[in-house]
Amino acid sequence: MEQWLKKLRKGYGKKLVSLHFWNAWIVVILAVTGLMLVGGFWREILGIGRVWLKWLHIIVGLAMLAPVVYYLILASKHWKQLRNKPWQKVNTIIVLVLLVGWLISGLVLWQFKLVGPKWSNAALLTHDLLTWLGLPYIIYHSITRTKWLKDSTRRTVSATTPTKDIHGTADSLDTSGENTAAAISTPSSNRTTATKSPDQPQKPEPVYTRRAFIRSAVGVGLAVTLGPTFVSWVGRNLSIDNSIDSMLENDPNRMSPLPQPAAASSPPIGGGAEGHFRVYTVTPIPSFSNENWSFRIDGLVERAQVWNWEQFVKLARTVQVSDFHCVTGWSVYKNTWEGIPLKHLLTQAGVKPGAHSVKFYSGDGVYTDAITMDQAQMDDIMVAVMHDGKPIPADLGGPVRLVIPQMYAYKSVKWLNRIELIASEHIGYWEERGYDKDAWLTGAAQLLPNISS
Ligand SMILES: Nc1nc2c(c(=O)[nH]1)N[C@H]1C(S)=C(S)[C@@H](COP(=O)(O)O)O[C@H]1N2
Ligand SMILES: [Mo]
Repeated sequence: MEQWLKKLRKGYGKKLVSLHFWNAWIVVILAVTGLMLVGGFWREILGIGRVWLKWLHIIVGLAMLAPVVYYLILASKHWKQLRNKPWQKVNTIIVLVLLVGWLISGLVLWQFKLVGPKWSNAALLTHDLLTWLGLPYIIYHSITRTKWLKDSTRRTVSATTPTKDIHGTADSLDTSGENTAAAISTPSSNRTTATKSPDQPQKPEPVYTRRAFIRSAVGVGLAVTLGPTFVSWVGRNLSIDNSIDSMLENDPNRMSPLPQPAAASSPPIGGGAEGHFRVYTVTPIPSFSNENWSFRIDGLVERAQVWNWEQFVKLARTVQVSDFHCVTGWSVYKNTWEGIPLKHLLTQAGVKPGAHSVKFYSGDGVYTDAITMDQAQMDDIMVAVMHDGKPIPADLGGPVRLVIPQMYAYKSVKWLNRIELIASEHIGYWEERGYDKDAWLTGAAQLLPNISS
């Protein structure tokens, strides 16, 4: 063990340089893939690519453990070199906190089923926060370093392995680029040339690889990912209030009459939803009016039916309070949904014996999902028309969306406009792209919570 550690730590200056290099690449890949995963923009474009991207992000994220552990092995020696460089110490600590924080919260997000929504929520918040604080910091760090690196005489570390490390300075790694006083006192160019054989180039080679790396990686990374994500993020934040109220104000749907809330909906018996919906869609957001909207139930039913909006808003509705959980870690708690229980629609239509699954279609023409006939017996599955006493805005799937509280929200089809009973199973949009067919929430009772009318 001792021997092994000694061996690992040998020539540690060179090792730290390559460690820094590899770690930088890992962070760039994670930033690019992570920003693409979080951006609603890319949801529309990537399709199945999103699932591969997610795996790439997870695998590279796990791989980050290697440089972190490796650094910790070298840390004691590095720390001594940073004696008089408080800013580099601070920088090192910041970067370590970021990496370890991302790693742990990432692990929790990856294992969302194991840990359940509460932990996923906390992990997502941590992951996002570290990203929005850490990424600009790291970009800044890279850019200031690039400038500093242009002057090779100010480098404090050379990638060449010194023959003998007497002063303990040849191996020191300046990781901040801000504290250069110590570096200048022992010009590294002298040291570098001194330890190199005469036929080798004069300038230390890593300056070029690092510069080229940082330029291209940061440039491409920022343009490709931060670009669209940042633009849409700014866009969202400029419309200051992105609450449901403002979605409703700008609602492109033109349904009339508007549904009138039941007593239990207004004020909402749940007391009002807690949390924010992230607007997810794999298509442009569709909009509807009485002219182009209808709702049908067909397939293996005794009485297939089509409603127009005027007829549909007259159907008897019930009210329920339920939580809403996305597999990506966010939740919205205590939603007061008002709508028609799926069970009522099925009873009314009359299920034929051969029916195996209930297939749900979105008015976006692309998104579908399904549950089995058995699952469809749950009392709390709702064809929702109102949320917290107000119509559901187009952004959140209005005028009518499905709500299956005990399953992850990818089952809750937005812009629902058709229910078909089919003889076989159906693989939904995200299931076809790698999501689990089993969308049960951890600990789902798989039966009936509070329903009132
Ligand atoms: N038509 C349609 N329905 C959909 C989706 C979608 O992309 N299109 N995304 C699903 C996913 S993964 C989630 S988490 C929720 C998000 O609902 P929200 O956009 O109202 O927050 O809708 C689900 N239903
Ligand atoms: Mo989701």
